[in-house]
Amino acid sequence: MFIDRVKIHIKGGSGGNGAVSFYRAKYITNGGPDGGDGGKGGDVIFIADEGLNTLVDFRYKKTFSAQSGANGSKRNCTGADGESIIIKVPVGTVIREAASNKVMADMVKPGESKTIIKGGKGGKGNQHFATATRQAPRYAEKGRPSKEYDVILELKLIADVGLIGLPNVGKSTLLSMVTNANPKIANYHFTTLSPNLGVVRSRWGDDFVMADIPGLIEGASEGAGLGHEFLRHVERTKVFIHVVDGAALEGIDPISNIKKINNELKKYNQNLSDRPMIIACNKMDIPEAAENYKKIKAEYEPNGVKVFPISAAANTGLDELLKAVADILKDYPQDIVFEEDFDEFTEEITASEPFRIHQPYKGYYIVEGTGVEKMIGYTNIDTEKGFAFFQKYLRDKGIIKALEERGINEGDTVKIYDLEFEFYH
Ligand SMILES: Nc1nc2c(ncn2[C@@H]2O[C@H](COP(=O)(O)OP(=O)(O)OP(=O)(O)O)[C@@H](O)[C@H]2O)c(=O)[nH]1
Ligand SMILES: [Mg+2]
Repeated sequence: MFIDRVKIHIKGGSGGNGAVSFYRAKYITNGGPDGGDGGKGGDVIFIADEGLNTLVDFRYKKTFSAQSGANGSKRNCTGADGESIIIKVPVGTVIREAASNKVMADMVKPGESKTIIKGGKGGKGNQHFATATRQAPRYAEKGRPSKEYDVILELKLIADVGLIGLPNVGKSTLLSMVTNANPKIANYHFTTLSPNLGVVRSRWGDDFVMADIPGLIEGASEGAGLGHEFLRHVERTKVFIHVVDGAALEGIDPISNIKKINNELKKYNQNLSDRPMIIACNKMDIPEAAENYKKIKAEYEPNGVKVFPISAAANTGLDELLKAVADILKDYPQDIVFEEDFDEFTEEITASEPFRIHQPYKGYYIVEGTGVEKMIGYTNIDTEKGFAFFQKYLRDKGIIKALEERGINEGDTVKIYDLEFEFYH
């Protein structure tokens, strides 16, 4: 079964907690802190696998979680890192975050891997919190949580040329004549039920890949027929060959048919109607086709759209058509890739991050939270300006107020990750 769009849930592993523990041995009392660090949580990694052609594997399995890091333990034992989860997808899969519909990655290179979620950091064990005056810290950091998202996986085939047109006009016949592909061909509508790809061995430049999709009908962009489901597979194609039944065997004026299909393309995605298009007036072996060919040419060539008379079945006119395609492709050497616009980093900073305050001892306060941690990473606190900026951040986020509510006094110590300072108003 051809499945090319699924929604799944992915979750990174959280970090393990740091341990609170003190060295113990015979004859030794009051041993120093020896609580180990928690392990790092596993990542969520996607790999573009050339062996896959559809997203059918995701039909039943919808949740993918990486392992959490193990907690630290006594005797400075660091917890094991959680195992990452690797999710294989077909080449050409676009990964979007479901809520924002933003692109997290476009898996276009065979074998490429992308880390979409990083596992949470492990917490530090109490051994890191000893100071000259506090030799028995009863505090250890918690492991950091990771992230989880609903994501949409959407397969968009990688092809240079897309064959579009109504059902039964000869798209698959054309593909079978000019490429190595062997699509099903028959005299009824919707013979093709899933896209077919073939490689054209070009005599006019680089080889190129051609995609044949199921026939489009009026209303396709709103879901009529099968076309809607498959239009996503021509979103990367650089050129369209619009195949028309020149013999109008089904009795409908070919020009109005062309307009209908163009309209559906435009409604599906405005960008598609700006792509270069060539019209292939097919079935020229049937005498009635000559008249229609003339009409189509008169209508479209003045607008710069080339019209080629062909017979896919009798193999006439195909070279001229392919050469014209090859010439256009020379101007489009780059593949069409969907830009990543999901920016986890900015989202985190702008969201009002919750923070936590611990008070392991009197006069000693620990502030934690992803927002403050990032802020420290940003700011050079050693400079006066940097420190002032950081103080303002603490004030604006309500952290100073929260410390005051906890009863902080002047001269007490505040520890924020690697930074430790005395509190003054
Ligand atoms: N006379 C003639 N018949 C053709 C030609 N090309 C295709 N046909 C016939 O037209 C019918 C439809 O051909 P297909 O290639 O299956 O058409 P399609 O556009 O892929 O159709 P769908 O997959 O249903 O959208 C078949 O009976 C073909 O044999 C041609 O050049 N001349
Ligand atoms: Mg077909």
